[in-house]
Amino acid sequence: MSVLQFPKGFLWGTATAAYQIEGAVYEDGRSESIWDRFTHTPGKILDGSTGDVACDHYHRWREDVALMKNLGMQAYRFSVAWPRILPGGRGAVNQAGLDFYRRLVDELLEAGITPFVTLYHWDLPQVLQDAGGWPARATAEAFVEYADVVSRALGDQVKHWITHNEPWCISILSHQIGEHAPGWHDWPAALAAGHHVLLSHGLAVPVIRANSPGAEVGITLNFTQSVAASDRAEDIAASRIFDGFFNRWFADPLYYAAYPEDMVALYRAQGHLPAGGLEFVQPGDMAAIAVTTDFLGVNYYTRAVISAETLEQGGALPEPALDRTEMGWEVYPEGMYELLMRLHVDYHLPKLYITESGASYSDAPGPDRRVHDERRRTFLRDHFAASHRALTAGVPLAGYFVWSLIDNFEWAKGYTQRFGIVWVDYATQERIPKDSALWYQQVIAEHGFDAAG
Ligand code: IFM
Repeated sequence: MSVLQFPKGFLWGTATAAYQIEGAVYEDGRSESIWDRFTHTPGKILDGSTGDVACDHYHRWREDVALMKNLGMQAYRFSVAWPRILPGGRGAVNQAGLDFYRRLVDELLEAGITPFVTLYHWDLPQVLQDAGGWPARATAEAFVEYADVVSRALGDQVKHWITHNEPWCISILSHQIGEHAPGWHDWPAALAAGHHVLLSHGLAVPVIRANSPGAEVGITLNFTQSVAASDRAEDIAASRIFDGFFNRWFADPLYYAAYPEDMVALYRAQGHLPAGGLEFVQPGDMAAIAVTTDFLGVNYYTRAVISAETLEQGGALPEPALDRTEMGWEVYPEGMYELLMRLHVDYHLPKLYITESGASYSDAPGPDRRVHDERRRTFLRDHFAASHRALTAGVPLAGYFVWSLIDNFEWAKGYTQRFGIVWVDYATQERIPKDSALWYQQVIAEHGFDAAG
């Protein structure tokens, strides 16, 4: 037996996002979001599905909180849908939207579950997209208004706030790669979008603090460890570039108030930035972005093995990785340790939470009506163990949120991917805790687990 115990106060939870689970997109005054528009555009989503109904959480939230309570969850990270709160993007507040989240928060607290609220997990009101979206600076100002409304309404009870989820996805994946809404292929727009997302974070932090005394405020980035495929100088250089593209471009402004110089030079040379360079940066922006925060949220799923050739092809992973999830992502738990150590050393963070970590496997209920998702359980066990190693080495890791509580709408992949520790039957909306959930329940109860078990 090699039992790993976690420190007292370490928080265990799960995470979700509004558009992925709520459904009810036409109810109670919610307006159209960019994801409604995108999913209803033919050809954008692998299985042609939408988030119109998703997990029907908007109607089943009580049941979902009860589910978490039964599983012994200590914390729950969820996001607020901007179009429910400010249907016009800014201006008039939709009280019904606020009431929904107020009831959810009350129920969570009643169940002894600490709410972690993400303000933006990608469902921008379409009306703001029509006005320019994230590439337009005004969207950052609108976000601050939205953050003010939500934190004023919930700030007495919510004490953990995450401004944004995964700025890389909001900017590059959505505006350059075009896989996510709004589906653009435009480098300068993507970089401007990323800047405005970071800026809106920096401007919103003091507002949230003022509305929610004593709260912890942070941001969540998704990191992919970049590893050189060989010792060749060109592979090492390529992996440094991928790291700049994916990780440093977002973390450096937050903690060093500057975009990485090597990447600025590269993007200029490649014509990804306007001739004038960082034209979207106005005086004071970088200091605002580097506002002091209480924690960094870390989403970790996999690493990228980079060679000069694969970087040329857009950073694709070389084949074959032995073990992959159904997303095609390599299972690499050691990367969790390496990433946490790297962040600790490079950015001197006061506190970190793993705000997402999980795996997509499609194991379904068998004749016994149970879901034997041993691969997910092993995935979680090994990633928990890697996190424990980092903790032991001095990383101030304070909690872990498994992605995800329930199977849900996986963006451009629709319902073809199942990340939940709880199975969802989309026809009946039945929920069945998978074996991984039952194992996790035990980990939480014992605050530790057998790393070899
Ligand atoms: O489902 C997503 C989530 O919304 C953001 N992080 C990655 C998850 C899995 O792709």
